[in-house]
Amino acid sequence: MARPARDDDLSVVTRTRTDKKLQQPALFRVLLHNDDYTTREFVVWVLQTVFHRSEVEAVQVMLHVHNNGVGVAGIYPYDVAEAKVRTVTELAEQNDFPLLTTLEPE
Ligand code: TYC
Repeated sequence: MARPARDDDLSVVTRTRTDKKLQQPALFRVLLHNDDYTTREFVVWVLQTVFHRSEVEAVQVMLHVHNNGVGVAGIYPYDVAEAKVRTVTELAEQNDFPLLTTLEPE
């Protein structure tokens, strides 16, 4: 029969790592919503400056939202996505546009 292990026993292995894998942060889509008042130029500018889209991509996303009602501006961890929504909302308000952005889980 095996003898009980003691702390000073060299056969005792103290585990310092767990088997848990590091979790990836949950991602969120930042959605842009269409409206009849925000100019196309402003939406393209927001996509370029806030979401770092190229001019071609920004125009494509803007036209997608214009034609379909909603589209994805970018995908980020929650704190970044939430900050993007706040920034776009502030910029829209400062420019008297009703542009709406929302978050949805990936
Ligand atoms: N529909 C707007 C227009 O014709 C353009 C627009 C596109 C507005 C995308 C908002 O998220 C938007 N001026």
